[in-house]
Amino acid sequence: MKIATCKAPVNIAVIKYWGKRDENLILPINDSISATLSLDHMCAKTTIVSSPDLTETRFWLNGELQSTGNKRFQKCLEEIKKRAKPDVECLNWHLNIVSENNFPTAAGLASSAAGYACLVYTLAQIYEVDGNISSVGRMGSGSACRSFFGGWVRWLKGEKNDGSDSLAIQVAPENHWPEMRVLVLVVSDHKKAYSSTSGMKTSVETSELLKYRAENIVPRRVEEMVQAIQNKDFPTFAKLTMQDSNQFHSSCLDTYPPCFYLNDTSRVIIELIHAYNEFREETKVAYTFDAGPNACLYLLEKDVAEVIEMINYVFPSEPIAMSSYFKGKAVPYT
Ligand code: 2P0
Repeated sequence: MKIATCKAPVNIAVIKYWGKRDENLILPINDSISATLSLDHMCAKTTIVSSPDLTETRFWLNGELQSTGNKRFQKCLEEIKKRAKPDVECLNWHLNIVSENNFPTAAGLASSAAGYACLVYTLAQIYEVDGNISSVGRMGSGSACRSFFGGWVRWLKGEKNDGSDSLAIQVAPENHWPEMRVLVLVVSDHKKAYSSTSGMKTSVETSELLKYRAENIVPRRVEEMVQAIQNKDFPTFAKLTMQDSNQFHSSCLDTYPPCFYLNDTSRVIIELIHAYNEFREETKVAYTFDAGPNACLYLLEKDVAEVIEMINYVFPSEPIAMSSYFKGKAVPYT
């Protein structure tokens, strides 16, 4: 029998992935950049048992039995097994997989990113696979490839049609910008109305803005973002982050029929952050929103206390402010 348990954190994009050029291999239309959060707050945990005594492969997610016929699950399993050495004894044994997230699943909080990164990383322990396996995680969920590394991570869209060069690389390590913090403001933990997968498919089919963004804006913006991160230039980093979030949501609105991910509370948060930065006469906080109304705020450690106080004052009951840190990546669980 073989057994492995691993944890993987979520990542929060500052240059967004939205749109695939290949639905089957999950190849994106543009590069994206994210920071990987710490394992303390929001992460997935997966245990896999492999044994010659098991008669079928079963997979539980948050306590519920899942269909192992799921195409993405099958693809990840198949790809990891392809990379295993042929003499690994458990290659033909069945698996029991138990996975859980310690934060709302499918509420636009990168649950599939942490979930698939964790699944693939744990499978890699079972089948003794090394190397950059982020491209295997990508086949489970695009954004998952960025959770294989800590710190600042860039997912290269790649040029090849087989996806072999569409993988994640580290832009800067976990300890590069130790003052950086992320606050996650949970506006709603309800399941989102439109999944990212179907939303971005419709966007690719209908939004001219998305096409323009992918071809003409993101290539330049990604380079500017890498520079800002490497120089620890917070005002530039923050402006690019907010502009990219806003442009991603504009592309969602330009989709036909449109996808609305932000709600009234999200919009109040956007106005509040701009008002705060103006009041302080310095860009101190950046917001970014994924495919849901929850806000992620990037800011420096010295400003955390004041910003939390402001958020709690404006929203006395909700949203809940949760502080998170970096230093995460997929790791064996001890
Ligand atoms: C991102 N999001 O870069 C962007 C920003 C949501 C908004 O990656 O179809 O769940 O599984 O590849 O990875 C969400 O997309 O979609 C996402 P699939 P995924 O973080």
